[in-house]
Amino acid sequence: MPLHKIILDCDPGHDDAMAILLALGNPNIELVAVTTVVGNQTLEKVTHNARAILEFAGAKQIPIAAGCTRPLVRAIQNAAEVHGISGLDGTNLPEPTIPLDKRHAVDLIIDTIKANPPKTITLVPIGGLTNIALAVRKAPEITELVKEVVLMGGGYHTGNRSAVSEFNIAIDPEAAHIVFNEKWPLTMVGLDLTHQARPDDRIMAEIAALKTPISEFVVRSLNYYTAGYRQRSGRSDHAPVHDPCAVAYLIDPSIIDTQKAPVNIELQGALTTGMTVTDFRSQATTDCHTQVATKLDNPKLWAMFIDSLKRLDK
Ligand code: PIR
Ligand code: CA
Repeated sequence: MPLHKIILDCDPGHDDAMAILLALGNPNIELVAVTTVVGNQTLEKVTHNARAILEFAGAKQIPIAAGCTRPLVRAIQNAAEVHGISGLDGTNLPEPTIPLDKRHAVDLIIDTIKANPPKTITLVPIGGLTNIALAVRKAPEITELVKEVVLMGGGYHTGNRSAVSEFNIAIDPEAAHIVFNEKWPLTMVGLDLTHQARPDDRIMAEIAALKTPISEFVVRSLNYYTAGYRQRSGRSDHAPVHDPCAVAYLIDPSIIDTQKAPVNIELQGALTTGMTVTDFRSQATTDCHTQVATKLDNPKLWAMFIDSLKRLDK
């Protein structure tokens, strides 16, 4: 398996926290920078959470920078009903002490890409796309310099913010429009895929049995997240854990099937704003720089996640 140097742009968020831990614990991922963006909660709260997670996991040296406080055009919307007032409700991480990088996230993203050889940095956005859109507008040359973009967001058959729109795209569809229309190779790990990413009681027991501070944090996070999900949905299974799927695709692409298809973002639908309109007609795939994730090997995802937790060994 190759080594992937990634920039994780996030809005933690319980599932963002799981994505950070998966990346930190896996030997095929080098987390070269973490950037934060308004989304699940305010920029201030998600940045605090990202610092707390990194420090708790022993990753004090990774540069972390705060980004955009609001979407490009639209008013702020958060996901407090899912992640709570803090963005990480149900958990109790120690107050972070690690410093924030002085730069704006957009500049940390651009600088990191330029400080590395061409096509060696992968962007992994797991929140709204505001920072990434601004980065590519400020420094258009990064389109050619990044290796690829693997993002959690969207969905070709389903939504969670509305019938057809997913939260990360819906909160800043104009930013998504910019990011999906740049000609970098882009993989959309959307809800069609992430709704398959669910632990079960046996997996939760396996995580709990690690009995490390990290595993306790994971159990608290996922228990809070699933309890709210069950209440809102009336379902009895575990909540889908979206964000680690984007990282998992890089670690081992064989656990996720993909299909090439052009994707565009609806910006002015009466009912469909924020929809990732995906064209599966075969003639549309020539010269296509985007692909969508379709099928997940869920047991392998959790085996990979538990492996990361063990390696973090805290
Ligand atoms: C938003 C999220 C998760 C669940 C709901 N209902 C709303 C956040 C996650 O952090 C993930 O990145 C994405 N947005 C899933 O829509
Ligand atoms: Ca997220």
